[in-house]
Amino acid sequence: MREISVTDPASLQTIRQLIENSQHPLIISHKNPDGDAIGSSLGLKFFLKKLGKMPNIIVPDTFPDFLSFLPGADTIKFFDRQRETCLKILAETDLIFFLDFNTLKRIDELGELAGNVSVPKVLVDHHPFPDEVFDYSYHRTNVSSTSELIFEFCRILYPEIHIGKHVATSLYAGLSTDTGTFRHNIHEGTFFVAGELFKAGADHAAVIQHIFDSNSLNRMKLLGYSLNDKLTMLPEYGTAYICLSREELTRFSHKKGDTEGFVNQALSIEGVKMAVLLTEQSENLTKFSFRSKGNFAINTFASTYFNGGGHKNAAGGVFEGTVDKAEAYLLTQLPEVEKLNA
Ligand SMILES: [Mn+2]
Repeated sequence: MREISVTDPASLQTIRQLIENSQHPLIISHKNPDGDAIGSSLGLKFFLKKLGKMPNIIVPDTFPDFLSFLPGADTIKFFDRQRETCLKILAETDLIFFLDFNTLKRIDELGELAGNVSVPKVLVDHHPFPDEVFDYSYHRTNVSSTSELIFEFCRILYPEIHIGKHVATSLYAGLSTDTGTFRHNIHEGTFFVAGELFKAGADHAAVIQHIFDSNSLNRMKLLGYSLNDKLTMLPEYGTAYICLSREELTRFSHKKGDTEGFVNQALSIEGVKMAVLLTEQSENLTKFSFRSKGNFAINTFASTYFNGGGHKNAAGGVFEGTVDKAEAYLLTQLPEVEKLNA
């Protein structure tokens, strides 16, 4: 795997050449794509179109409704329900970009298929510990988001090209969501890039309105219920957690993305340094979202005990079993998070 870097001009020339030679670049992002996955993918797609390419985007499955306002969102292909189309795209592509994740295992069969296509593979990502299967990588963890990296990537490769409104709005959506509207994951370059995107015409008002101020009534009721009836405080661990069973999610006509941000509400309580949201997906699977404040890290806890991982202050994991069993397991492991942070 070769690092793409401004300090290595030959690497930039190589990537420019790869893009130059490509007619059908393909962009692939992760399962349960979030604002950064979709924003960075669309941003890169519009940029590649400016270069005269015919890019495609494939994601393993669908994204939350609140992202569908993004320009070009309706052109994204879903591997789980448009398999034939995706196979055709994979067969004709000549260059693949992998965005906002860094291990092919995370996208199951799509990862296997993409891994076996013999075309150059470029990783652009901000999560720690990338796989070595990619040919080239533009990778740093000290940035807010993959969208921030895509901005830099386009800027250093093609400083002469104006990114334009569509690229800017897409990347701005990724920056805003991965930082919780500039609350966490902030780094030195984040505000610079946000400023540049704003200058290039990013539609701040649309991003805020569609992503942050577009709650369905059901979602708000589920949030109210979660905070009022389902929040458990454990002051001895500085921890607050919320458990939601499938029955409860169904009762509030839960849609994908509805519980997004609930864990941050729990984290915002005074004295809480770690918050956890448990959502039951099936009898055999409960999903965990972890958040923490400041120097209190939760990614190692998530990877060690919950088969997951992520960033220092935001991580995810899974448990094979019902939400009740997952809760019991969490309670037995909580002392470990203290030890990891001691
Ligand atoms: Mn991201």
